[in-house]
Amino acid sequence: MSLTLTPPLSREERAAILDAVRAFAQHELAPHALEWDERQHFPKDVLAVGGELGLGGIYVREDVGGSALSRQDAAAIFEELAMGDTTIAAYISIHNMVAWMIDSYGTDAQRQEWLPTLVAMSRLGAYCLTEPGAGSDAAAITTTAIADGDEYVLTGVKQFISGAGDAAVYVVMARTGEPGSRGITAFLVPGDAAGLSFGVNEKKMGWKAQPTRQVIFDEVRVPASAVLGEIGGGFKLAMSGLNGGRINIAACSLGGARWALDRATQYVQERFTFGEALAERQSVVFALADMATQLQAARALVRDAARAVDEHAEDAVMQCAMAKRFATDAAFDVANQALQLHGGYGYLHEYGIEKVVRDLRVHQILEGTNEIMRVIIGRSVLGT
Ligand code: FAD
Ligand code: 2MC
Repeated sequence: MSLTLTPPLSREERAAILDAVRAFAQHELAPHALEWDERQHFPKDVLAVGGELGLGGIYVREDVGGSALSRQDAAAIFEELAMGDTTIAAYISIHNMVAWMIDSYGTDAQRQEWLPTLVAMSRLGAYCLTEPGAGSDAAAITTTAIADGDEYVLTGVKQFISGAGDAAVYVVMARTGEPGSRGITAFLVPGDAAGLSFGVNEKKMGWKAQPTRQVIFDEVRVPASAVLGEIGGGFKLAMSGLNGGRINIAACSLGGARWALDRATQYVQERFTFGEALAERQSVVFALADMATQLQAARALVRDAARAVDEHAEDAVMQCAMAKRFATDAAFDVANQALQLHGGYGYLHEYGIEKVVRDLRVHQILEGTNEIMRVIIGRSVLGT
């Protein structure tokens, strides 16, 4: 089935969508996740299958093929996808962030040029903010876009870009004006632009089934029509994309951790030590109880943050930061605890738990580190 239904969804419609996503995750992702991880294989063909289901534009408008669902629905979808493969779910979340930015800030021409194929995931998107010298301090980026007649010339390097080399369109934040956040503009750069090149596929601890590369701009010329949004508005545009991105990464963490908790719950009933199933030990039962409670608390924060974005709540930025910080920390701890409950077997690749732990670790770092989430929350608490 396709995800396209007009929101707000009835309880039955939402359940049907989640069933379809669960089936996709279980049949198209889960059976291959370990092999893709081992081979560092990015399954673009499977992403296109997800595109047919509507996963490429979950909250993109319907006139360009989007599913037009809410952020709350999207969070539930990303949790289900991550039960199949955290890495692929997380890439789909970045792709959706890019599609949403084009849908929300793009001109009619930009929307028509990019969104139908992005929604179908026959073409992929990438988000280029981080640079070698500017990660957490994103307003310090130095990639420049210099106006030259009715073109802009981009020069600089973006670091750690997910999907780079495989994506067809890059949302690139570059400096067009003064230092700081107000001198930044966003551009849509096609993957085949002259002067654009990519670094090696980084060897990473996790997220191995999706590429991470530098994106290098050597006097890349784009027409003025490639500007996304307003001149000087690129930083806010980048941040508004990340608000939803942070919810989605948090939801991916929930899915990965829920999968690991399910495995641990089964394992402790099957594994006998000292003549008893592990599940007979109160310390083990308490561990499972705490893991389930942590995930439920995290899910509630993610749901509230998603609702805040849906309703354009005043404190949405802070709620997204809280949800991202809490859920990615809690989910990592739960997955790591699930590994511990498996003893030595948890450390083996074939059990799948160590992959989830490796994958979830980076969710505490990217889309704003969890220290930066505390900076955002702290500023809000202090009103500074
Ligand atoms: P730094 O900013 O150098 O931080 C180093 C440490 O200092 C961190 O622990 C940080 O929390 C801490 N720190 C920094 N400032 C403060 C402060 N003020 N107070 C307290 N602590 C502080 N970026 C993109 O733009 N697009 C992508 O697609 C993308 N994908 C990624 C995929 C992967 C696998 C990885 C690893 C990264 C990706 N990133 C991407 C980049 C990611 O967002 C950055 O790595 C992250 O924002 C942190 O920046 P940094 O690595 O430069 O660390
Ligand atoms: N949503 C909307 N607007 C925001 C915003 C947000 N989340 N964060 C900041 N802004 C606005 C803010 O209101 C201000 O507007 P104005 O100029 O009208 O006053 C402007 O942006 C500048 O904000 P700050 O003054 O707060 O900027 P500052 O330089 O102090 O730092 C900080 C802001 C640290 C929160 C920001 O740099 C940040 O989020 N850093 C982390 C970077 C990050 O998340 N990178 C992720 C890369 S993508 C990735 O990892 C992937 C895997 C895809």
